[in-house]
Amino acid sequence: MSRLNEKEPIRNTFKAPLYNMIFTRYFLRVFLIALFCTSASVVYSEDGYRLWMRYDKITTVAVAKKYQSLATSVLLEKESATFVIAQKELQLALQGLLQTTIPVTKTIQPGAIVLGTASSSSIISSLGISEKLKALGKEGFVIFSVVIKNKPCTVIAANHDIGVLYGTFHFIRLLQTQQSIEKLSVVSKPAIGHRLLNHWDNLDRTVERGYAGFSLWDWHKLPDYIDPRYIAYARANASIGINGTVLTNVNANAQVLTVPYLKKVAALANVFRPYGIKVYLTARFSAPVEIGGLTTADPLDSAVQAWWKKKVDEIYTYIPDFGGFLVKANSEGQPGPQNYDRNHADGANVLAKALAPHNGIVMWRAFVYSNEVPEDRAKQAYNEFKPLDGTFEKNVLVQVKNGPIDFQPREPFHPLFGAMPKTPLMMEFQLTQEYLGFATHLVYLAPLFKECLDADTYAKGKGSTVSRVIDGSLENHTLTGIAGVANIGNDRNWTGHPFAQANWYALGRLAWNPSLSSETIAEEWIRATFSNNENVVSTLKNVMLASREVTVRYMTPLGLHHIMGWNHHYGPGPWIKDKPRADWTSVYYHQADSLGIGFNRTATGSKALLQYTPEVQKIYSTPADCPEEYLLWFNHVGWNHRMKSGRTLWDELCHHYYAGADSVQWIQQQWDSIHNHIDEERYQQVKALLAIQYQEAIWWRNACVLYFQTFSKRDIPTGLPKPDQSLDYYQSLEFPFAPGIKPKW
Ligand code: BDP
Repeated sequence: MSRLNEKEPIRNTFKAPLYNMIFTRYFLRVFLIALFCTSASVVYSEDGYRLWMRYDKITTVAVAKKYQSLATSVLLEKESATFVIAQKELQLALQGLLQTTIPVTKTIQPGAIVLGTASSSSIISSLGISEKLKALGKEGFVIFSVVIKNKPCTVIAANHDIGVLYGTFHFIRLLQTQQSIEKLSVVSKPAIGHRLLNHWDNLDRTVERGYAGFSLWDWHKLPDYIDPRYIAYARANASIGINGTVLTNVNANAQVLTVPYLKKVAALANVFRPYGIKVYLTARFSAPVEIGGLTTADPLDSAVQAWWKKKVDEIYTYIPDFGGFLVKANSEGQPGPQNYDRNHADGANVLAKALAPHNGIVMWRAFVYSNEVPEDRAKQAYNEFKPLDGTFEKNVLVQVKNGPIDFQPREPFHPLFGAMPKTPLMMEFQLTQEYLGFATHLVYLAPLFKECLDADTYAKGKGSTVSRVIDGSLENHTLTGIAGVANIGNDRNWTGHPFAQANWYALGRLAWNPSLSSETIAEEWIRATFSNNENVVSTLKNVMLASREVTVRYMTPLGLHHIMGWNHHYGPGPWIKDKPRADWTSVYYHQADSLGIGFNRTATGSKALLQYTPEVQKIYSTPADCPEEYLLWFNHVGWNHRMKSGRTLWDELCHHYYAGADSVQWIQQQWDSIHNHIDEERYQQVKALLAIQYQEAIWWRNACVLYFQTFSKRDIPTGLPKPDQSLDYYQSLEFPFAPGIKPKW
């Protein structure tokens, strides 16, 4: 079943066996005639499977007409696996958007779309664009309108086949968003080299922090059965420029490096290759012991080094273009070089040396902290990694989460950005909404990503943005990368919440071009995924752009963080304390007491702020100056502190919680207002999810306000309704069904 584009008619539940054959046949005939007569209005189920690649008919006649004259045929002189994918995609898109079957030709017709590289196409090589192409690298492309032999054409050209596929998807995006394709002159190449999804998928197909079903990778049926979904996945990624996928969880299982698994991984790599996607695996640091029979995994031990080299050579016999390893070491119980008194660079380098002859890379995670270290958790990664700057092999990227704690609804940028000039740093964002309402809350994450990418580190003066650290331009690094922890599972709509698809989409688009605005990306996605109707576009754009801030308000306003439920991270849990690790409790982070609330990370507190440049320190160092959205991240502030609004901190905190929850109602109203323009299936699904989101927003609000009130000893400001349940009630709730909970039975 199931190509990305297939349309599935809603099934008729009529039960034939209940009727005798004649009666059934009669009915069937009548039904078929009726269906035939109304075929123009056949209803298709809109279950979200097609993502942003729906290619439904353009109903604006003038636009469709224009496109019809400018996109009449595909001209492909030479075939390759990737070119054929591009050609078929274009035909599929035009078939859907214009309801026209366009031919593939080798001669120029008016309105031809010419696909190829200078070496695959005599036409393209004769256009004198070699200078233009030179600057585009392996993945860039040009799209331009040109007259060839008196015939107006559109050329999509690149240096390599994959650039042509990316250009084709760009061209299709222009059609989907109904932009002009006359006088085109597009030049585009990715800002960042490695644009990856990180799947936290376990080999038993559960997904760590996954809220959209089980893993896509069907290890049982691989390598012989290629689920069409793998192809659909590759198409979707290629359409947004994602060029790599780490298949397995960072909390790794060494088994994936054994031959039976490698054969399965190779089958996936074969599917993904023509779409420009490389596969990567997570490497468990103790693999030499667990699957290699050695007694140590010490990276300086020659037998260990030889084992990794042999293992890597073996991997490449199965997957000749294997991308490399992602490693979580000495973090949250994972083994690592420190088990042998070695440092992270020692650990990364043993893998890097094994991979280097094959052009593979290591992505070594900086997400490390230990509750045995008597130090603010926010400081620990910097303390460990900064001294190692310059000691990593050339094919190592240090992968850093966007913020110093852990994917919270809002965090300042990680202090390592800008602090390790000699080491290429890779960005790790989280698409799966571990801390943002799972797959039940509508939260568009591009504004969160942008906030980090656009933040100024001042590492080399003004304008040293995080984005320039990771695109390599700040320190002239050519090895560059960005990853998103995937929110994809085997749910029919891929991501659980229909709007969570936008976060996958946004990651790809920003990885290609970090300077795109959240608004532009939202608009593209809405037009391709829902509708080009201007009312729909502007309504949904407003909702999406506001949604992250709304969530911050009802969960963790004013710089609060890490106050969610214990372990499963579901719902509020600001009261969490007395657990085996202090740095996994909430009281560690909010530090509320009778005087005030917040974590003093300034020079008078944990000094975490001093890990940033002086310019950045200046922004956050006093409660009076600190931007209010980070106030309680960096400062412990008195309950009576006067906020910019004129309210006290306590009143402001309450107002934020209430405004956040109220705003979900606003989102509900907005969604209802475009009901007529949305297919019923997705309309109802989102509506139901918004109702849950609203309940949960109220839950967050009430639980947090009541809990913090036990410290502030102040009333909830007049005008705001009192919570209808007690704090005891909220604290007594248990969640045996929360995703990730291991059932007790
Ligand atoms: C935390 C998750 C945990 C991950 C860890 C990581 O709760 O499941 O294993 O991050 O990134 O956010 O390694």
